[in-house]
Amino acid sequence: MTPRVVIIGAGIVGTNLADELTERGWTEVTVVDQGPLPLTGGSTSHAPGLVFQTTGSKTMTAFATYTVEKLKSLEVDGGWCFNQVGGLEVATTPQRLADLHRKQGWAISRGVPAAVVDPEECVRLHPLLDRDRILGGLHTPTDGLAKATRAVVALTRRAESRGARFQGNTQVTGIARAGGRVTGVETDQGVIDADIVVSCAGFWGRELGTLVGMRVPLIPLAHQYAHTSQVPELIGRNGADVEARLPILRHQDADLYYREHDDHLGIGSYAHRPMPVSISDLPGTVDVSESTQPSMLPFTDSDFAAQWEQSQELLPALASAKVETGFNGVFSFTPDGGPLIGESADVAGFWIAEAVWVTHSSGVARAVAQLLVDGRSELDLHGCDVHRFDEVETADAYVDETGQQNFREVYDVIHPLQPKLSPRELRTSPFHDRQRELGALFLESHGWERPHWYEANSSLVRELPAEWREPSRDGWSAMFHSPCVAVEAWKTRTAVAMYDMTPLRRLEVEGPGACAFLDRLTTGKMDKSVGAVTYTLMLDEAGGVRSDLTVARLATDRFQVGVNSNLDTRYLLSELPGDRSVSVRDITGGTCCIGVWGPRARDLVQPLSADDFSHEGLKFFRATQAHIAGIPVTAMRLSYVGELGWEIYTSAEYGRKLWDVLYDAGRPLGVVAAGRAAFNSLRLEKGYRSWGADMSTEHDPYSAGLGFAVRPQTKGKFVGRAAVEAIAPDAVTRRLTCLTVDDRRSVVLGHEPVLLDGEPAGYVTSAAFAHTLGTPVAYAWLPAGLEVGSGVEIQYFDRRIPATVAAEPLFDPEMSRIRR
Ligand code: FAD
Ligand code: THG
Repeated sequence: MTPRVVIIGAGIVGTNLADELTERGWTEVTVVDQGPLPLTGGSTSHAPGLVFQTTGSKTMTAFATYTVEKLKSLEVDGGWCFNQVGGLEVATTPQRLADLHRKQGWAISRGVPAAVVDPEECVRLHPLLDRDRILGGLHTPTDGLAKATRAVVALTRRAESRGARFQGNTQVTGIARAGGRVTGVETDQGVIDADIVVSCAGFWGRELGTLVGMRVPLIPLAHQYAHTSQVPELIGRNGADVEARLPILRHQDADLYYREHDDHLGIGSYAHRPMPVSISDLPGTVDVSESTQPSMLPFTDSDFAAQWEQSQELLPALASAKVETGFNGVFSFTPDGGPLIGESADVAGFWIAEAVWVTHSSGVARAVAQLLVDGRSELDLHGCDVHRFDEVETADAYVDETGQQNFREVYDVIHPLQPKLSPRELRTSPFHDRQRELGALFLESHGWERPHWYEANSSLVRELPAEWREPSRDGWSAMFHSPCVAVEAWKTRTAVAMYDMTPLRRLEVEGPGACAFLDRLTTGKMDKSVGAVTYTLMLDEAGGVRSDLTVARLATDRFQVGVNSNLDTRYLLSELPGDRSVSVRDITGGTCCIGVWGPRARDLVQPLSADDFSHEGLKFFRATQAHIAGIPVTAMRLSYVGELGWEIYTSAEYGRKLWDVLYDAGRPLGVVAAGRAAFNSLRLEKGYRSWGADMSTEHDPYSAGLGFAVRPQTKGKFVGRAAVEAIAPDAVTRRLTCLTVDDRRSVVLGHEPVLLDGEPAGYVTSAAFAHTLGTPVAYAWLPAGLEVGSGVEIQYFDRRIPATVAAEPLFDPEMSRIRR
């Protein structure tokens, strides 16, 4: 017997999930929907179904590519579910054209064919375009139209043929549970028993989450979709069954997109003001039809006036047409634009798969089915996991504001470093005022303000020795950059610098079972002496890298664990033994941390303390409780930038004093405050990986160059042990590979494709200008077996930048900087 699964919602996500589960032999599946079947009245019931596969996220592209393949294989009574007309995104500004080149790079590095084409080719592909208004376009031949309402029928039939049941006109009103687990769903038609419930309720997700006390960070927004009257140029081309032959079209400089509906055009607009929707204001689900749906609000003409003019300019054939009908359709937005996948932290067996476009629906459903059936997904889900957000990011006010901001920015050209505009200053470290005084440029992460560099260091730019001066950058890589970064790197390597490490999440893991608990979940030996710090990995059962951590044993039964994201916190909490022998507490907010690093770090710290900060007194990767200028601190001797020094932690109330004491004492030694830009550059020189960017659950430790942290010989059972023991470290097929840029000046930023013999062979994960070495550096996933010295090319916009495989780490492989 397989588990009984109830899926809430028979839209494109719920039906895809029923299909994926039943395909895997989980046939005890019931899909319920408050609306009638198959046209339920949800977002799927009106979706125009444009599928543009390429975004900045590799996982989202993979979801979309799978949706295309799957829907192409489906039909209903001879009618298509996917019409592969191709996709065309046109540029009317130079910035957009450049961005399309960037996007073309994302596409080809993920196996999606795409080409930037000239205006003539755009017009050949889409003859309604005005040649004189466009500078070029991105053509993706495998994009196209999903017939979502028909796919729902095809998926329903197939799932039913394997035993799934579908029940419309059934509203879920509660989630039955016992002992912290779901036992069924309560509906207006009675209770349906279940071992697992998956809410695929689309923009109703927040309401469904409330039924189990789960915060689902999405906001329903309305979005305009208009139908034109007949367009003379389209008459007789398509027919009602084919619907479209021209590529789907995006005019992102005006926040607009287009598709054919036989001889009419459909126009979607993100150009209007955000229109938040309250569920209680929506029409009901009683009389659902093509034109009456709870997800459809009346078209507001005035919001479309300018967009109609812009459409007529881009597509002159519309001159003789008019807007015939339209609606304001409702769907979900989230704080970062990603979907929401995962299980409730409090009610086991309650899962969600929401804020998902038609474009990604089959891919998301496959991932959820894999999570449920196999316990893991083949794709990295960290950007999709509902638990990627910190608590503050799930507050209604935060979600409403950031969701609306994402609506505005849907088609904007966004620099990878561009911080959100609001809300800001939500989380500030105790050093914030000092950082402002030093002219910090703050970027934002999970609500934290993080200095990227300090304008105060500009006075030192002219003191930079010639070999530390950075070549000038192109406009894109120069954004959010400053010559101060070179100063901060230089001072870290030659004097001493202070880094605010407060936003780095830390957990206190405590109790008689703490050591065994951590030992079971990590790859390293945890039962070391008090004061030991261990760099270690958490793996999943298949040996994929869940995270990399530092674990400091501060007392026999108390550990401080430095983690990467809220996903780590969630995972540790979810694995706690039932006997209460261990507790896990996030202590980030009540504490703060300064990284004091550089060859003069000891000269700065030792005179301020009676405790022993000598090499022998506090060795590399050891921690101690100490006092600095009378302030109680925990000092850990480790350094992500690869220099002598310590992470110095204290509780928040002492933070500013600690900063002042260190900064003042450091003056004669040339101390600077240094930010994330230098930090990132220096850690890449040292070869230190950043989880989520460089590696994820898609990668095993050996491929990622982290085999040294896997120590099965020192311990017993741990999660992932069998899987990693089955890997021959020298036989991996791909490797995280260090590259240096041959011209020593062309900086790339990450996510660029890497070409081998002119063909896409991988992609850049992280990159920076390596100030110590005077060359840009990049890490990239590439075929294993590339010799050091092999030549590759990094595609940066429309350029190919020659680069060379380098031995790593580039800086201080002997660790002479740190161990002294
Ligand atoms: P839905 O289709 O909304 O399904 C959720 C279901 O849950 C509904 O049927 C609802 O009745 C049911 N439900 C909710 N609460 C309950 C309850 N308490 N009990 C029982 N059942 C319940 N995406 C694209 O990829 N390409 C596009 O071109 C595109 N264009 C769009 C244009 C417009 C105008 C809009 C508004 C959206 C567009 N989207 C597009 C987005 C896309 O439509 C949605 O993201 C997608 O359809 C969501 O599918 P779903 O299955 O998650 O949600
Ligand atoms: N500080 C603390 N915790 C952290 C990080 C941190 N946790 C998350 C993340 N950053 C972990 N990443 C690293 C990566 C490398 C190192 C430390 C944290 C590091 N590595 C040595 C090396 O590879 O040479 C360790 C070698 C060893 O195992 O002894 O220092 O920044 N607190």
